[in-house]
Amino acid sequence: MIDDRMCEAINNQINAELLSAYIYYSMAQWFESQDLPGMAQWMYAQTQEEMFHADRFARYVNGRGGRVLLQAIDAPPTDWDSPQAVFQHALEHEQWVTGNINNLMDLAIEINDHASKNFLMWYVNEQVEEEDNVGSVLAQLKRIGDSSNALYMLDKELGARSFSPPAAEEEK
Ligand code: OFO
Repeated sequence: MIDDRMCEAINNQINAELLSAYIYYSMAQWFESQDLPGMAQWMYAQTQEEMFHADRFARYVNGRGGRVLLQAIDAPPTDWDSPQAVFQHALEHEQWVTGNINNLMDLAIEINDHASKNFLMWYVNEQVEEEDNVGSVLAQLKRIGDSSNALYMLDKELGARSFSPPAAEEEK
């Protein structure tokens, strides 16, 4: 049976993951409005990944006899000044999520919840990847500056991204 404090903290994190999905979906809509379909596709894939993160948490809570209670999701921002501003926001958001995951891990350690420690380790590793992925797009956007040709090429490249859930073994 999952500890009440851990159950509540994960419920809050499910909300944060759904908020992440909502923010990235909003970013996808902004890219659509700017005729940058590749960056929109990148954000659609990111949205699906966040839904997967939320679902993985919910299944864990249910598997340990806890109760998932969904909460209201804050409205996402809808407007940004540039593609670079969008990815800068995404990076700051991921850094905030990393802080949340670290707090969950601190709680698991504090209450000696070994099962949650093991489960959360996947998210600790995932956040390294999340920050790296967003950070590398941001670095490319900074490098290309005002070149519309280079922006077009990058948009094409980012459009190749798709999301597929990790295989069960990799996920553990
Ligand atoms: Fe982007 O990692 Fe979940 O929220």
